[in-house]
Amino acid sequence: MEGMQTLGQALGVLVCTFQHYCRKEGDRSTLSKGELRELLENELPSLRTLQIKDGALEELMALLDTNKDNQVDFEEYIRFVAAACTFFHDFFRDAPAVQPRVQ
Ligand SMILES: [Ca+2]
Repeated sequence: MEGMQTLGQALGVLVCTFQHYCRKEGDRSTLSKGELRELLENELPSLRTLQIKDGALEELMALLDTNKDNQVDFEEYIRFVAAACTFFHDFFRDAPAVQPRVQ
């Protein structure tokens, strides 16, 4: 898998990304809606090209927040990551298994 990051590095990024954003305001172990917005905007900028409509963040938040405490905890975040991985897996099923190089 030359040119790809290791799975361990990817796991580290998943954990560190959550920890970076969850500590910005309020409860330091969960993502508020504002923190979720910031995470998505900064870490998944390609979502912006999909022109997220008003209310889409609220819908996503409601979907992710399965225990209905208005926060996205680590388990809820990981379920979102798993769903995103499944989407990418299906989307790129027939593409060559080469990760684009990120500078
Ligand atoms: Ca929650």
